[in-house]
Amino acid sequence: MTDRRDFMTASLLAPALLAAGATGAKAQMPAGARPSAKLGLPCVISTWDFGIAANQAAWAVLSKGGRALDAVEAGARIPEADLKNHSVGRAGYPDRDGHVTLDSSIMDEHGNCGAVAAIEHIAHPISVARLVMERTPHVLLVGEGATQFAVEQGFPREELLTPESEAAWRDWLKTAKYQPAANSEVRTYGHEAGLGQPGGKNNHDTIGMLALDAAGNTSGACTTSGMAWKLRGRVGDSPIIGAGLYVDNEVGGATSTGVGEEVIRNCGSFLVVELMRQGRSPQAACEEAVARILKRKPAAKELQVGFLAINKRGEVGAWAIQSGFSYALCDARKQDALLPSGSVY
Ligand code: SD4
Repeated sequence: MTDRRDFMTASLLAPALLAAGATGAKAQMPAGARPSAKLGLPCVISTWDFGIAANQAAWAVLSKGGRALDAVEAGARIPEADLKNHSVGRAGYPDRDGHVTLDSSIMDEHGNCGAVAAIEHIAHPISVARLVMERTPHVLLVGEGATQFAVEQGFPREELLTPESEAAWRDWLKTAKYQPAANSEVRTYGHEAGLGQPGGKNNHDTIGMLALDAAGNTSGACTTSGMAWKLRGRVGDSPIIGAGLYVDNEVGGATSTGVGEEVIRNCGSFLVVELMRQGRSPQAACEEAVARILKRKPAAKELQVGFLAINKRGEVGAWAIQSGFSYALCDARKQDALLPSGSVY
């Protein structure tokens, strides 16, 4: 059953919190309030403002009684195809040598999962990840082998570096300063702060999407071009099952965004799901996962990591080290809601 009051609470909080985000100010939570929401089934949530359009594509599947797995794949393909989005899929910013390399993972309600890492020349890595899951005995294919598999499966081999992304890369080459830590731009981190745009404050961002279908089954997807100007061969958390994405149909699912190295070190999404299994709310689980990162490495407070989670009841949680992380919610009542996550700093 849907809890309308919970959802309304979240919705009513949103304008004030979004206003704080828009001014670059710390997103202040009213005392005792958490930016959590409860959605009715079916529903879909995803990271960042580009999650709104992605959710709409997922909703087209869910609202017809479709499977959560089909919904998250359809949703993740939207930012992958968006030429204005420089942190996911086609037009993603390249590595420091000018190669666009993409990371994606997908997981279904049966615990099946598939992923590709550092795949090149394929515009929809999330769909390749799904075929790794469905058509091979493996979970993860990387690099050239992943591209070869995709081409064998009928995906076109394409140039993904757009003129705009190439210009941004050439601009970066003038200084070639490789400082992923600086990407978090403390207290201004967020898509709305110019993320992914040339000259923007941040140069990495990911869509993580979690859906519950009408049958109550959970699936998730995560896809990214990773950190702009990364070292060649660098792989982040997004294609690592248990780090950037984890789903357990008894519990719910979790996904992450931000500096993937910190998420991998802490098995972030698996941790969030396990904490929910032990009885924590999605919100409390996300907060604990962020706290673990900071406990192990206090210097991570200069970085950004955000977690987004949903449990089987449709309760949503989100938490990040820095303010500025937002997520999009969609169920039968609300198609385009965007909420800011709470943050430690
Ligand atoms: C990575 N987690 O490759 C991704 C990037 C990201 O917000 O999400 N940025 O580390």
